[in-house]
Amino acid sequence: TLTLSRRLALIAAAALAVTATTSAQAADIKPRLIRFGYGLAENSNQGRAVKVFADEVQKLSGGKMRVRAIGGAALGPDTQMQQALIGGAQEMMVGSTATLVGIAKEMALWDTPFLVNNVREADALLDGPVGDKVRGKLAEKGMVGLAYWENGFRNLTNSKHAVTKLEDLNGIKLRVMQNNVFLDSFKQLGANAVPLPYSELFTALETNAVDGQENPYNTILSAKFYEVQKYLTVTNHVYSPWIVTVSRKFWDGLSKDEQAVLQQAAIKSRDFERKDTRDEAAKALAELKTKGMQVNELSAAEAARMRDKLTRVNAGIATQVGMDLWNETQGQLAKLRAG
Ligand code: TF8
Repeated sequence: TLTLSRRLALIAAAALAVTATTSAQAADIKPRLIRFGYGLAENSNQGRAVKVFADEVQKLSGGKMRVRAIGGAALGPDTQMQQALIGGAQEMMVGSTATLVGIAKEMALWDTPFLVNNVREADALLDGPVGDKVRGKLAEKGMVGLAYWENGFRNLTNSKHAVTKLEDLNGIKLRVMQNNVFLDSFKQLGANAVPLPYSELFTALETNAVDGQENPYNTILSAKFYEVQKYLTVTNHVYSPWIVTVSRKFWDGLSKDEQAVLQQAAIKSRDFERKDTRDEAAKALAELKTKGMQVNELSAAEAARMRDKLTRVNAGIATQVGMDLWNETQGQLAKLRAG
């Protein structure tokens, strides 16, 4: 028998085909208001892509479906918005998969240190059967996952001193995302890991409640972390996706055509977002240097030591997400690397 999530995926696929051949006028589309929340600033890769999503929904629905984009965590941090989606008080959001681990444990797969080596592998994994399976786990929890966007490869910043070797992390109070994989990973490295919502991060850094954090270059730039963080260490320790989600309560009340509009717009904005993020990331490091950040790469030996410590959490992640999913992931990666 088909699982609920698989059925939803099939319905979404069928709906896509319908809209492709039907004009917005003829389609079964009613006036809808969609409150779409996100955590980063309007002027960020996340904000730009949400705008593309909103415009696309408007276009595909002939102006009937309207997206009200609400950024800067004005609707609350990721975890609060997730609960609002589950309860039906908010229609959509985009946020980190890391904050969904408490809702669907399989999401922890994306927190595996050094899981993918490059964005080609990331895209193939996220947009393939493994990504679909993980995304599908949300359906029985009250959310529908439409597409993965790129947050990116994460790098370490702090206000204390340059991190050139593992021991430099000892005693650094490091903000981590709110789940056990991130907590365990950075404890392994010897840091004093403190879980905090993203919405509290800038203030925590500014007031020295924490010394450091880790995020992709894009966010270090758009969130102006360079104003309160002097040192950046190129670690690329994990690739983080974002995920676009819909309230299941809202989704179930939509017609097939309306669902197709949202699904198509999520894919279109995903493609825009990945390109935009990669273009920005390619230039961001140079810009962060001109903003005054002191950037260092790790020696091969130190990078290997960190990698070794970080990947000690892998066995725990495999157990958490299930060995079948873990093995399927490793199998797909092996195939990608061979081809
Ligand atoms: C983090 C993430 C953020 C997301 C975002 C607010 O550090 O990297 O990008 O949570 O949705 O929390």
